[in-house]
Amino acid sequence: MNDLIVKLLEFMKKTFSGVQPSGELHLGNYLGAIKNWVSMQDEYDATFCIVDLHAITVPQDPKELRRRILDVAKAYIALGIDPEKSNIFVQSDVNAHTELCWILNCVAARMGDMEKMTQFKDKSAKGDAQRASVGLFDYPVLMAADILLYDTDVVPVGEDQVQHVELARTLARRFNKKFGDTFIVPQPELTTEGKRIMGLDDPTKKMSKSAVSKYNYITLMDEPDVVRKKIRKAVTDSGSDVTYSDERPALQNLLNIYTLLSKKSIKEIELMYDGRGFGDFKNDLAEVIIEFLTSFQQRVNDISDEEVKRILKSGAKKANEQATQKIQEVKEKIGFVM
Ligand code: AQP
Repeated sequence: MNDLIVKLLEFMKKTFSGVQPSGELHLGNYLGAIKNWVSMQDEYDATFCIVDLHAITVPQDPKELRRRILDVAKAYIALGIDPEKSNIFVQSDVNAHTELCWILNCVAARMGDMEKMTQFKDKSAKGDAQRASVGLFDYPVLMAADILLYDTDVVPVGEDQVQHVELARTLARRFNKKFGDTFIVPQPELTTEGKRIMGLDDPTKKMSKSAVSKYNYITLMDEPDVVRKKIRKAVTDSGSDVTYSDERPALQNLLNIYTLLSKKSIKEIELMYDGRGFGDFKNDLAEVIIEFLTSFQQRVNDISDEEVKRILKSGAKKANEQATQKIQEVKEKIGFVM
């Protein structure tokens, strides 16, 4: 990066976000979060992380996890995150994340805050809640540490993560009040139609990597025939006309995916299928998705492991430089001998 770019970055607002390498990325991850990151990277000093420490809050196979970390990094790049503009790194390469998490656990987070977190309730309810990891309970504090370490102004996330960004705001304010101005209080930023892409098998729950049925999601690596089958099987509401309405959440979800991937407005799509019914609509939607995925998959295949490892290594170096400054300031303020 030349000196002029470094100078410009000093004046730009900062954005930070991440995805867990906890499974194959799906359309919800892209349309709810990463698509927004791509458009933000020109306006912001942007940092995008692969949050592997978050992924281990639920059991992971080490070999698969290692593979997926590289796959998520490749996906970021293939979806349009430009490593020349945005810093991309792996969370566990920067020790300050876990250090700040512990400090926030002790001096800012309270049990009352944590007990309100709905994602913990949802995820622990999927198995035996008593056997859920302590890390899963503490996940939102680690996420606050991720965000606060980089003086983040704006956090682009899907709706499911807004409560966690709110917690980061609370912890920043609480710490600042007690120890003096240290952290920027970050803002969440949501896309509109993509903020909550719902499961194809159940439009009342979000599309999720860890869903029990593979008919819940479309992964970014799904083959054309798999996409066709999943869209064919996607639940639809009663009636046969293709119209957008809150009363028809399944169709609304499919229309949101269609508009976001095709750049056609909802109105245009409704007109296209006026009097034609769900069959044609679903067939065409499947082809819109396949077209997007095919070119994405080609770009992924063009990125080698070596190239992505080199990008992550230089990303970790830059992130470590920024995070070390902040964690030292924090340690000094809370009374550690520096
Ligand atoms: N269905 C969704 N609609 C819109 N946005 C979504 N995001 C996830 N699912 C949807 C957004 O994607 C970003 C990365 O999410 P994550 O992988 O870190 O964790 P998550 O939110 O817990 O996603 P999953 O797919 O549900 O993963 P698992 O099943 O492993 O927990 C976030 O900005 C998120 O809002």
